[in-house]
Amino acid sequence: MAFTIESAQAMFAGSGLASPIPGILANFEELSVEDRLAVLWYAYTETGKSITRAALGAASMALVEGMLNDIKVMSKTEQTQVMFDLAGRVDTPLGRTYGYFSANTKLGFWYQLADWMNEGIVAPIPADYSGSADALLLLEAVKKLDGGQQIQVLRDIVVNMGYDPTVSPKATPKAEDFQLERTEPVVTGLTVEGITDATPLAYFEAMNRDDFEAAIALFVEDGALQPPFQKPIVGKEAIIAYMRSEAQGLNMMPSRGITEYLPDGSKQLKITGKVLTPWFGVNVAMNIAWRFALTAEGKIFFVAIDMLASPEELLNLRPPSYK
Ligand code: 45D
Repeated sequence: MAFTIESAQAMFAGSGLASPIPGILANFEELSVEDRLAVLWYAYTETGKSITRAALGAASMALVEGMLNDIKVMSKTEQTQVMFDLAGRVDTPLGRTYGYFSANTKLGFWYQLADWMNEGIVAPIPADYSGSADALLLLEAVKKLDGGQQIQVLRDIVVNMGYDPTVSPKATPKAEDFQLERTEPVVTGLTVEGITDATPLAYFEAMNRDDFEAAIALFVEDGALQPPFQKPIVGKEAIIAYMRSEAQGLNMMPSRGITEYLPDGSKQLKITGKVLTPWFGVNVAMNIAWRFALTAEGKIFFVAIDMLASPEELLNLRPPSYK
């Protein structure tokens, strides 16, 4: 076997620009909790308008309903405290419950709160608070991101709120977990310029049908999937659990790719294209690269999903030295 996870992670290294997102997330951590909420609220009001109602209408809120109803009957001061505690990752019963939620459930929770803030049912993020100089600088950096990058930042921050005492990966999501429904028709008959390999095409088509069994069948037993800005998820079981919880309703539109052949018959492919999340539908198209390491048998040993730093990278697949 030619690949290790480490060598696969380094495939096509240097072929893209460094993403501004990790730096923005690190700077966010340095802010006071008050600043964090102010920055987030601003970023959300900018991007949140484009959330598609269709996806949310179909989403199940069963898991968060109890928590939301508790918050609804609190005084405004208590409500503000809950939000501060979540943003500050304080160890409270509510923070622990939140910590166990899937990413989509956490997003659904905040989405409902935002609605209630607009209706005056829940205390708004202090409107009279203007933010520190550092918060304003960060906000400027967030404004410069493209739409796909902005929603990635929002999502990452929402996912890391609350209190999570576990170090191990989350258990398989339950049926009552917050599920989103596809807002755009399934993409079929994909063609990817420069790619004839059956495996990645079968991967995209399976993912676009939410057929995670078919997608996982393309992996080797100890295969790995690395989501944007995360560590690899290793092993079929962990990957399919992750897909069920995070990849529901995504629309993947790969457009072009390149293949590098290795002496032992294995291959590495880089494919770029756009991905739509059911949260935003066609309102936000994320610029994405997939880097596949395929075994000589055509199985997926590793796939990394990268959020591109600029749309130019959709076309520039190789490092500058190759051109
Ligand atoms: O008051 O091939 C705040 C994989 C606080 C699978 C708030 C993938 C203040 C394999 C929080 C601001 C999944 C890896 C309120 C591909 C406050 C694969 C509310 C990639 C009210 C391609 C904030 C998929 C709210 C990708 C409600 C890249 C914020 C998917 C809501 C990316 C934010 C999906 C939302 C993304 C963000 C979704 C809904 C980035 C959604 C982002």
